Amino acid sequence: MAGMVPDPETDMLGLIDVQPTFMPGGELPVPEGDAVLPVIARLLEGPFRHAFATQDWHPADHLSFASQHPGRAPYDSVAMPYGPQTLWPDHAVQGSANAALHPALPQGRIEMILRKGFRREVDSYSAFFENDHRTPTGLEGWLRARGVRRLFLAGLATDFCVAWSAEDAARLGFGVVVIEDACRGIGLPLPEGGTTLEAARRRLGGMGVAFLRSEAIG
Ligand code: VGL
Ligand code: ZN
Repeated sequence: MAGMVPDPETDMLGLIDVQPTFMPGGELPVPEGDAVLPVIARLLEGPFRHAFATQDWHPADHLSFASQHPGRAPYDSVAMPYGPQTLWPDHAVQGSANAALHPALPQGRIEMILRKGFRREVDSYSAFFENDHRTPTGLEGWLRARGVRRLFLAGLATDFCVAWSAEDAARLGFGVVVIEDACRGIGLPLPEGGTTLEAARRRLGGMGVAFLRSEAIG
């Protein structure tokens, strides 16, 4: 089955935080996080000619780390000047081996690597804006200068960095497709019921973000 074929001029694969820190054995393991690796490898060596990748890239004293908030535990929420912030185990520390792009990724077609979350005071889930929703990362300008009109997103975690990137991309006017089997989520329980994974899916669906399985791309 051939499936849809990406247009090399206007379609790009965006790899979000494919780093060992988010995989089993890492500091903030996403369940089955490593299962995205063979799926992404196929997409990078076959259907997509052009890709970019992000790296979560935190200083060791980053304020998204629960360790920086005495009395708080990972997955608690705290109020930051820019709004509520979930606290995490220390992860993706700049320069650490687990913060590198995963060595199983074929990097030939990864043409840009964007690091985010490097300011101690502001987290950055999205590849486009920091969590204050105002500070740009520069990715939008790079994509527009390259003539990209549609993004296919893959990586970790579906309900955080992938979802926030997809939302910002859609808001900026890009077509957005989330390749569902090339992503894995964290799935934190929400106070109002349900999980962050269910909520992200609903939010993205409502914004016109499409979900596709990788088999449909070839
Ligand atoms: C992420 C939590 C904290 C992600 C990054 O890549 O989804 N999640 N930092
Ligand atoms: Zn992070």
